[in-house]
Amino acid sequence: MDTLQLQNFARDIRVTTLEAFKTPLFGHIGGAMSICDVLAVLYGSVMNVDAANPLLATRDKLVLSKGHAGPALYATLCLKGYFSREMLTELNQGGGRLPSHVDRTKTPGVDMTAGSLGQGFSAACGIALGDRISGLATKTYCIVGDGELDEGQNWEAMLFAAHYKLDNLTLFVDYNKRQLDGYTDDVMSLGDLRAKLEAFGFVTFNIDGHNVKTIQNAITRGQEQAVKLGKPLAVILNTVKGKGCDFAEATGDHHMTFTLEQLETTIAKLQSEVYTV
Ligand SMILES: Cc1ncc(C[n+]2csc(CCOP(=O)(O)OP(=O)(O)O)c2C)c(N)n1
Repeated sequence: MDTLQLQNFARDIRVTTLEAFKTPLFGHIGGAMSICDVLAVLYGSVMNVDAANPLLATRDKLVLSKGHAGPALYATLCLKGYFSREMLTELNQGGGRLPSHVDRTKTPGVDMTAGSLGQGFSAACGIALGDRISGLATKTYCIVGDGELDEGQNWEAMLFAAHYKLDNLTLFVDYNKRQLDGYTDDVMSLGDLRAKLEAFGFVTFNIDGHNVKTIQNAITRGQEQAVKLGKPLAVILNTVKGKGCDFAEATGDHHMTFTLEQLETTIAKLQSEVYTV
């Protein structure tokens, strides 16, 4: 996809995420909306995946470690043809295939179960190392939240990624500056995150997480450097919690209830946006 197509894809992911929320009328809308642009780039341009073969060993893999943002991944997978639009009504429904936190046993296209924060990057390291040992030329991607980095297991996994020179692994930090109960800087500051990731042995980019072209360039250039240096890649995505959804952006709430009217007004606003490159 070119830049304009990616912008439109990101908008469609946002709209489809909001459509899915029409059934439960509650959920983690802020954390879902902040990752729509990186999902658009990954599934629109970067990842080698096939909706008709979601378990193909040679596919690239994504671990959505901040598993509560599942609705945005479900919207992406739905738009890519992994499942029907009707299935979106199963979001957050007991016994449904779209649980509030991602589950690889329930949803076609979901590569890893997540929700207990802090564990996903370890799983991504294992997938990347396993694929390399199996001789597969795949890439593994992982999205963690900034609040999620409070969990020490992430930092153990970072040591592992650098030690094993996992140049087939990309870590995205969705740095929306907020977590469940406040600002990340107030709860547990990450300090100079870029310097930390570099010190841990990552090729590191610190970018606007809502600019699809910038994200795509960071992945392309970053992966080139990572392979050359035998290092994993980290991309800090500076984002806004709730991006594109005014009522979620306004409060920054982590989990919220909303009305059908609020969703419809936001969808109409997003659909009226015209992008130029
Ligand atoms: C181990 C663990 N502790 C606590 C929670 C509850 N919890 C869910 S989301 C969240 C905040 C996460 O913040 P962040 O990673 O910044 O997510 P975002 O703001 O991007 O939604 C917390 C504490 C959890 N899911 N797992």
